[in-house]
Amino acid sequence: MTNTFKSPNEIRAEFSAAMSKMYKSEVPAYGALVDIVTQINADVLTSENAQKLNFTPGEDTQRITQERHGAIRVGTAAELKMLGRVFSIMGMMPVGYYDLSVASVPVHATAFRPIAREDLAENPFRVFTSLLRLELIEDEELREKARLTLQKRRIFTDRAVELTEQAERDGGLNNMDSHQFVAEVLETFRWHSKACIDPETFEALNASHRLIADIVSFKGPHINHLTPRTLDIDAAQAAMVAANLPAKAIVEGPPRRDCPILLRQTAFKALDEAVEFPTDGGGWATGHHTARFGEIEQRGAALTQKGRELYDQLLAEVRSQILPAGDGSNTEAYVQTLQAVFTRFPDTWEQLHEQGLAFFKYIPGDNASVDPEGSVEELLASGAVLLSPIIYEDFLPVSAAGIFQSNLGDEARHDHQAASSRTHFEDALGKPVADEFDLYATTQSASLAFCRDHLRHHHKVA
Ligand code: OOG
Ligand code: NI
Repeated sequence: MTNTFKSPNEIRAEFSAAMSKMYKSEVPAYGALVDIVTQINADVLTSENAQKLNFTPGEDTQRITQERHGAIRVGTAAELKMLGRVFSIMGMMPVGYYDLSVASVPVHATAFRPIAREDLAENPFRVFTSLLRLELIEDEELREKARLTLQKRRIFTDRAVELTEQAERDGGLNNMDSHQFVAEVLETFRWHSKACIDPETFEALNASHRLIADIVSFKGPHINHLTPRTLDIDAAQAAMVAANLPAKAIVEGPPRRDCPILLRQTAFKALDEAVEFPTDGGGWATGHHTARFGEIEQRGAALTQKGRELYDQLLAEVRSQILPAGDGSNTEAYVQTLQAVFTRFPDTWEQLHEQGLAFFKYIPGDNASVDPEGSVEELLASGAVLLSPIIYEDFLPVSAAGIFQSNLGDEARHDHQAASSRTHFEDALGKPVADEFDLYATTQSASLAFCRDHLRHHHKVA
């Protein structure tokens, strides 16, 4: 009898649900956030605005209720490599390279996520995963201490490692093993209120960079936030404030538009949590740490290289005029500047398509009396083909830096200028990271080929 394996999509969906359940019990405000977003999404989907979003029917809307991303930070190449193997069993592949040193954060990162549209539609769970760049700790003694601390810890249970090896060997996991795999892997992301370093070392690491202390001081890479996807982030932000959640002052990313692009994000600030630190005398000393928060995001169309360059250029222009203050004192002025500068970014789907600024999925329309080999413009003009924006599935380094910063406090802006290295990251991971632009371009061209094929079969001479 052949073994029947659970599909990676099913394992990922189960893992994502288990993670969400754990985080709700660890950080109750996250549960409140999920409720807010669920309500707002239901409202948007039954309103006229749903039409404007131009979603691909079935593909884009089904997944929304279960859609979220998480973020973790690991300390060593070995930890990253093992995570890559674990995520691969859940159908999550490394996509994109993010250099956070440009924002004075001493990590570089990738996003583990499903790649194919069908897999994203089934469950789009993704995890933004950062690797500490230990070499950015300036004090040599402290760096060595951090290195030794990280070297000693084991972030995966023995059973998680066994099941990973088994899945790799056999090509999958059966029903029972997959449940156990999910439960064992979840342990890696659990919060530990007992630190594994003494209070003095914690303070020294904190002084070097708050994020370094967060990564090095604990037994594992606790999930530091989970982010449900909202269809109206301004409404969600207002609801967060109304619910007394400590919302971040500004929404990161592009301004509110008719045609949403890329990613807009906001968060509630990290909770101040009591932590027990082991002391020399064998006792425990109570201290504090802020690590875990909640975030929401609104996703829009993926941009082409050209679109992304325009976005980056406009955002840089905004930021050269005004930097959002952490305390919210200039929020209104910031939003005004953002809106004003971004009027130069076209805001109809047709313009975004014509000017090659965003990626689209082509969908067969009603008119089949058109030459299947005609130009894209002809196919669109005749209604033989319709446009649906391809949702951006990735992240934005400047926004990510803003999220990091909001939880570290403005005072934590250090100057880590060391050059990043994608190659170093891929060496640590043990495999290359996919290029997100290639993935979107492939989806777009495959959808056009599908439409032409469809027309060839249904072509009627008028
Ligand atoms: C990751 C921050 C990046 C996002 O949504 O851009 C991120 C972190 O704080 O570890 O999750
Ligand atoms: Ni996030």
